[in-house]
Amino acid sequence: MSEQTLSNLLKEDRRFEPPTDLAADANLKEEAYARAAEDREAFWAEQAERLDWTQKWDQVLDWSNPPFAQWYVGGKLNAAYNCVDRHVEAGRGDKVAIHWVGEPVDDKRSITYAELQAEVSQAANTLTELGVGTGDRVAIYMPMIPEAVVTMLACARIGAPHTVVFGGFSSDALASRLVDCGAKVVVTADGGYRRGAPSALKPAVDEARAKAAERDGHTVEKVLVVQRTGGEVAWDDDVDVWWHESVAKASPEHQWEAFDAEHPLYVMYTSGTTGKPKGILHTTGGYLTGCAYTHWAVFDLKPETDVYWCTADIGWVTGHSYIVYGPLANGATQVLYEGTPDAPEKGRWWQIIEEYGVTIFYTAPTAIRSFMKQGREIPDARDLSSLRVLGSVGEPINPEAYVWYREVVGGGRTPVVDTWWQTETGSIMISPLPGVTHGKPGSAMIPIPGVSADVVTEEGESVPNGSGGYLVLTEPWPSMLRTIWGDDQRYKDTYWSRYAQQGWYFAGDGAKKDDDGDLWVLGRVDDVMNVSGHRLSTTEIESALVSHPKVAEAAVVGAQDPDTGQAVCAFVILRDEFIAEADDAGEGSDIVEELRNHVRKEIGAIAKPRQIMIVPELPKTRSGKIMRRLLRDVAEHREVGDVTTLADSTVMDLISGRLTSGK
Ligand code: 6R9
Repeated sequence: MSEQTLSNLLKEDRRFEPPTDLAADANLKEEAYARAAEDREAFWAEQAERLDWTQKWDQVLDWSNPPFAQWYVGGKLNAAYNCVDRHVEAGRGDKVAIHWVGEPVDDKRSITYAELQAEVSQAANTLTELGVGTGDRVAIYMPMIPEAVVTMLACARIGAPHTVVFGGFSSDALASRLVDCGAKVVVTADGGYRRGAPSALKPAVDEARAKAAERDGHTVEKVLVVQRTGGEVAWDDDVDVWWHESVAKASPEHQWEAFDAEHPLYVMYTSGTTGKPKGILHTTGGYLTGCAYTHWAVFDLKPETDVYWCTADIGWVTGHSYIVYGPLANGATQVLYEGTPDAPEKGRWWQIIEEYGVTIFYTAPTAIRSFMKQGREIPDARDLSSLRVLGSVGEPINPEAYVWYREVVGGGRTPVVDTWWQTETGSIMISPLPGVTHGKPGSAMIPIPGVSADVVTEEGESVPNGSGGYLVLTEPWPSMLRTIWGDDQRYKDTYWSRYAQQGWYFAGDGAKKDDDGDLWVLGRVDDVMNVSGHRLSTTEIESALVSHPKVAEAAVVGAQDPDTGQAVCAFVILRDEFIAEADDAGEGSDIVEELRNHVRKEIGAIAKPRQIMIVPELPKTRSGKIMRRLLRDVAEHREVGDVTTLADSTVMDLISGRLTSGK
């Protein structure tokens, strides 16, 4: 990392102390850090006590065969019982588990824990009837409707690992996942709603099933279909089963059984930068412990009074850990929203927060930046005073976005917890604790109690404060992935070979320690550019661009350059009021020059982009991550690669169109 780069990030000197009332009543206090460090296993045993076990473990951690961990060895439990039934048994059956908000306005439904218990039991009975046994895999390809959560829990209840495939993925992506995990049954819906219009899902399942059979000889035996939109669907009587004709008529009584702590809970596919997606395997006891503990500690959850809302899709890990397993294990009341933030109106999210009195809100920086772009009048029009803790996840949050989030959404009162973790880590690893840690815009601060992380050099030396390097996790943790489904070797190679000697987990992220020793996650290592021998972080240049008043959002890539190795290329979305100005001027206009000079001023001449392209949209995955690989293709004048994981695959046409028209 160049000195210049670091000093720019280190100049962030805004600090926000925890609110006194929150600090006084915080779930986790400062002492937890020392306690966890002193005896990690005892600390994690204490966290596992949050769950109900039918048989207690004999050993907290077995790490005798690294990197294959076993947690809570010998323990037995049922994840669905822990998320649902035990709350009913404790007399909280009438408590709302899920305030479901459909995309069509007024299509809403609140579900109590007792109702959830009945529905999960019915779905478990139906899955069993369809031939799903313990250990069989069930794929879930659904919109954000309560049945999606019900199905995940029903799978957990019968010990059938689920694999949720995001509903925006293509039939090809679905087919490869069905084959890779050998799914026996698929649960889907006829369709879902997106921006006011029904959009079909079942046809993609039919196609994927055919492709899996033709290409790989894999048979999906049954497809269970929820009727959501009422649209026409092709039907195969031998395979397809309606939810309302099966689940809805099944018995609401179901006797769960306890599974081993290491019984597979789910497989979640995550894209590597290239190549075949990796099926990340999570197991039961450790994963659920990690979710329950972090959801309680990091959001300071008070289950009796809080209304929690995580805006993620259940098709990615945040939806698994922080919509399904964490909040439900903790008996929380939460909002589940089907739609997009801006349909039918730009202020839909703020309206929902006002209507349900949401107190804890968890979303992604990309969403925050798009709200900044629309202007503060929209959230200002709603009463957001119920909010008390705000969370961010998915990518580094630029300091400007952090401050906007805190000030505009949080009314200047709410701590912002910037939570770093991955599909592989299962639950939050690095984050402030809202009642303990002061906030520092842009920094995820330090590992939470129980987690050990470091920033190290290529050789594995811990870097001093003020320097950058690679982020590693130096001790195993309960919710860690156990392997890549069907590929132990790839698991070892991807995560454990880089620092094999030390036995550390390599996260694939670049990070730095500031002068206080707090951590700044800079993004994937493959997002680190090397310009004339200087290491530059894409995030940092993006943050510099976003700090310019005319810029709404920016993505930076390093493109091959004959002179400098790589050169900085930026793609910029302007704030609405400046778009006309740029359109009139075309490329090479004053605005582009102004932005290049702005980056030079903020970071230094080395970071000044070779090229800035003003674009209408950026290519993003559904989890909000910018697909820089595609932008690199554009910057290097190559044909644009695989776009199947984009949330909106037309975006690349928009960008390419803009470039060829010279604007
Ligand atoms: C939960 C999730 C993991 C990657 C991770 C990193 C980036 C996530 C971040 C963050 C900076 C944060 N990331 N949270 N970077 N600050 N608070 O997003 O999982 O989809 O597997 O992505 O996301 O690069 O390595 P996943």
